[in-house]
Amino acid sequence: MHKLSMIKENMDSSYVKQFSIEQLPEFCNQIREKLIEIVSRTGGHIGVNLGVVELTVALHYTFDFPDDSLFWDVGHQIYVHKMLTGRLKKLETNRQNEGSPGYSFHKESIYDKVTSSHAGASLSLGLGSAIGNQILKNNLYTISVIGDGSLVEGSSQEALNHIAVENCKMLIILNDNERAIEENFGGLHEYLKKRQIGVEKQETYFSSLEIPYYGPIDGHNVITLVNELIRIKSNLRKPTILHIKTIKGEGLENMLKNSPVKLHWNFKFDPFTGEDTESPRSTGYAKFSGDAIEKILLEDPKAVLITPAVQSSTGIVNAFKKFPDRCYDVSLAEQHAITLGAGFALQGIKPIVCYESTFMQLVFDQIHHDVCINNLPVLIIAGRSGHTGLDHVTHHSLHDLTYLRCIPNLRIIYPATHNELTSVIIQEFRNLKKPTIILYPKADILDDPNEPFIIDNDDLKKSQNSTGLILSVGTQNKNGLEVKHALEKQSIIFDHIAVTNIAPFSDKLADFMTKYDYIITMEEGIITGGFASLISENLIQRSSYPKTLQIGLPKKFIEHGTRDYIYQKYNMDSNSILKKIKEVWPELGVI
Ligand SMILES: Cc1ncc(C[n+]2csc(CCOP(=O)(O)OP(=O)(O)O)c2C)c(N)n1
Repeated sequence: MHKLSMIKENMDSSYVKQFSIEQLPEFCNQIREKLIEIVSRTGGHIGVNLGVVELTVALHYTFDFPDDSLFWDVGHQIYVHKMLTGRLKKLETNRQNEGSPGYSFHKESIYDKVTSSHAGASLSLGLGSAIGNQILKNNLYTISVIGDGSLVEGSSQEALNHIAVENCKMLIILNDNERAIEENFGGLHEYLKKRQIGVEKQETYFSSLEIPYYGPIDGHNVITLVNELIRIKSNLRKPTILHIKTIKGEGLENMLKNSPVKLHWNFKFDPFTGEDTESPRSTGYAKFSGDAIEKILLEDPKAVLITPAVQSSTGIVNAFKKFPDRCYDVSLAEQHAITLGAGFALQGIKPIVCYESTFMQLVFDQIHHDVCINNLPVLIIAGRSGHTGLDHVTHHSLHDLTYLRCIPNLRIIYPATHNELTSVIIQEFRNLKKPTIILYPKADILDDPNEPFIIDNDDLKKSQNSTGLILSVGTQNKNGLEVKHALEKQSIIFDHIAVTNIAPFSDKLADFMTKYDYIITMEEGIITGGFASLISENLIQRSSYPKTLQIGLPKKFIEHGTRDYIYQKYNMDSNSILKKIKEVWPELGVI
């Protein structure tokens, strides 16, 4: 018999409330099916969202959003919430140019209080909102949903310290699936693992702070969830924790269980077999970084590897498997990760710390204060520097050069190709004497260029009749070469250099730049304070200052989109650059 569809295009909180509590399990089944159907076509955080189907329905059933406030930590588990807040159709455009980002996005809906994707904010946001309601005498509720991984964040622990002494209407849902992306790690993880449903084990962690605690309960039993939420809501006077146990990938876990990453995030997939129907166009740079790191760990018994919960995106899953005794995935603890490295370095141990660049933004002071002031030999490798394509506006790492290159003692290297990335990592590690950071992009690796880049380490020669010089960095190197060739076709000769040494910047290159009348800088980052500024600072200290054109991103929050889309939108593709040259330097005669 054909099931009656309970799913409607414009569902909102009030729609969910029409059902009797007995109807909710069937509603959840249908939501789960719809979720799988949509995300199999779009790709995205399928496993994470399958884990919160019942929770999301129960929250919308019990509370009155958007008057009540709901904060999802990270914001990657928000697909069902999108479905229940009038965005079913929008979810179909997940991860597309001009489509819906796969995260919480305040511009998309009043139900999303904030735009987010970095872990560790939901408790502080929730507390601020709840105390705010108290000050304004609003009889409203605030709910923060946080995973067991994100609870490890320093900021979450800072918030708990404060939450313990407030008396406001805040409910914290601890969504415990025992995983960050990989299995979660550390004392808190071991503690939560011992607290299983039905196991008699007294709660002490939160209770010791006198934060009321309930649970753990089954996060996939929607009726239990609703009853518990109604009970807590009716008597909520102090920030309170409800601990729920959920399973990442619930409903598809058999298909996804062979891969922690697939349980977290998936390309497009076959909804029946779970097989990927989309794959990345190339391995990406992370694999080359990971291979180099494995070689180092094999070669040097004093080498250790650290990461804050981003093994897969930084290409080091195999290194962790092969060298478990010298690899530390410290969970979502970005600040600890780098300072742990500093501690190792003090002992003569040689640390490599791998970050996803966007999350390294949390660590400015640790890099500055703990590593660089002490001038410690720590090798940081940060992947996904620059624009991260279809990831959310919050995920791009467009300020790397701006905030890193002002730190004294820090060497910064941005290798020009994937092969160079491997050799630079190995070489820098062997000669490690100072804080050093190596950046690489989230991009398809360059096909072996027919023509190797001239890099700043090479013997630099000005070509005959050249008037201009193109200086590029990272993903813009290929584009730089394209612009050079396009100009060449019009008999306008520009040389091109792929700059790899950001700090210290080569004096030889700085002197060499002054031989030209025109300089074009190209970067996939926000121009302010970045690569263009670096070149200008070096030029201004010299006697002649060529005319300069700066290609890069404006100082604004840049949306998600494929690299081609973003380059065209922000006039960073080679055609737009030629147009710009024609406009600003008409004397060159570009047609
Ligand atoms: C500050 C920060 N570090 C790392 C990440 C990458 N990341 C996204 S989700 C995730 C796992 C989070 O685990 P948990 O909080 O338990 O939520 P779950 O995915 O299990 O629902 C990680 C490491 C991030 N988004 N933010």
